[in-house]
Amino acid sequence: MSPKKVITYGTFDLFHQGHYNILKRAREYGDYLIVGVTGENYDVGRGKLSVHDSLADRIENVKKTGLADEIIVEEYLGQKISDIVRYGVDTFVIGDDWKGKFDHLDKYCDMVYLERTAGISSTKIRKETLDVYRIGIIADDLDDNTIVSESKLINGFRVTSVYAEDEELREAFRERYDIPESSDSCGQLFEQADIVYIRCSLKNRSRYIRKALEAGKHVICDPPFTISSAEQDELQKMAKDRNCILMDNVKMVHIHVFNQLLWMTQGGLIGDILSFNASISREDRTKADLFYDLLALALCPMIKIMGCDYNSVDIQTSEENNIIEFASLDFRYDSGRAVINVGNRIRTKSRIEIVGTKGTIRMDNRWWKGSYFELDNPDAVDLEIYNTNYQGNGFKYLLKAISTMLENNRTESMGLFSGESREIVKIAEMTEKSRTTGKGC
Ligand code: C2G
Repeated sequence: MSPKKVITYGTFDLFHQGHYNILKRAREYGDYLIVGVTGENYDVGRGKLSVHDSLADRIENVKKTGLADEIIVEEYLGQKISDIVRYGVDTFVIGDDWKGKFDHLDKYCDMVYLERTAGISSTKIRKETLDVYRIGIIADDLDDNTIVSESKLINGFRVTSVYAEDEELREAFRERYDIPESSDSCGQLFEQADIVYIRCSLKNRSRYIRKALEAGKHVICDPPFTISSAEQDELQKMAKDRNCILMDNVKMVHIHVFNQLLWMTQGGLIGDILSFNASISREDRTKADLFYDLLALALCPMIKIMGCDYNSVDIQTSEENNIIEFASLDFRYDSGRAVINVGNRIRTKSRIEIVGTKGTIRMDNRWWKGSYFELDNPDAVDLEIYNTNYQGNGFKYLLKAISTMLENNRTESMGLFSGESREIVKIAEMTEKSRTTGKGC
């Protein structure tokens, strides 16, 4: 008679008694136990970013119990069905925190939900044993850019306090996002924070960055920090001297699919790049400096993909009441050309198109979210779609990147390098100059 096969799945992070118990009890349902351990991509894909142990460690811990006859890696949504069929599984066992969620599998095998071991979980261990970094927010309007909700999705971060010069705003902000405290001064905020998120308009950014760095705090700030290269250099030097992180709040570079995009463009998979085109537009008349925020966002993928070594740039701006409403920046590289169109109040379709000798890549709609791109390869019949599905605006991926940097005592971001961040400021500075002198560069 063939052995009765049982399968169970889990992340098995920070392996604990609850995990051991379920494996032991699952084994009692048959003669052969298969354990599926979640792969890292799968966990990231399902928004589970707080996993602490590596896949290799988690597999090793399951192995050490001596209860598993076979260990497999769960790599994608829906794999459970293929596994049941492929391994000829008789019984599927899982904890009752999943009760009802896997009922549809009873078409393929017996479904058993077992009672969870009370009082223990990976989340609880993470909370009790791992470092928690406190985030303080400095704001000058009521929008938190979702950092409060997204920080709850990553272990090791807690928003503790908010400071705004305007007392009314400070209290409204605290209440709206349910932040434990508000601070009367920057100094007080710094006492309650390890990381400071500066969520301010351009005119206030560099002043607060300076203060936070002087207090030895790590800083996240929306780019550009300033539109003066000299000031940017100063800020970066201050951060370096104090061993502090100074991170641009650009989420797309921390998202899985953006790495795929870089890999394709830099690894020659679409051939030589002939043209890079990015457009962005937004209409928010309440924000005076929005133009430079949009410009920085659009420059980011250009700098990552085309690099900083352009030979020349021609800048055209059109403005009304001293506010840039539209700008077109035309960069000449040795190998090709990049055009950035930014509409502030004037609408343009937001999209990126990268034309290579062997294919074209497109990102549409809210491309800065970095959730998908399509590859149009002339030799293939169908478009290829690359995507990372996630909820929210991606702040959690940026926080995850910071958490890795802090763990490894690294201050240089692998998302946007400091030289790239500097280049963005330099281009913003040139745009400002060309506008005041009326000349391109
Ligand atoms: N478990 C338990 N008692 C606990 C904690 C966990 O019985 N106190 C069980 C869970 O119910 C699950 C297994 O241990 O059956 C693994 O738990 P996790 O590592 O938390 O796995 P999870 O992320 O829930 O993934 O495809 C993945 C699976 O669907 C489950």
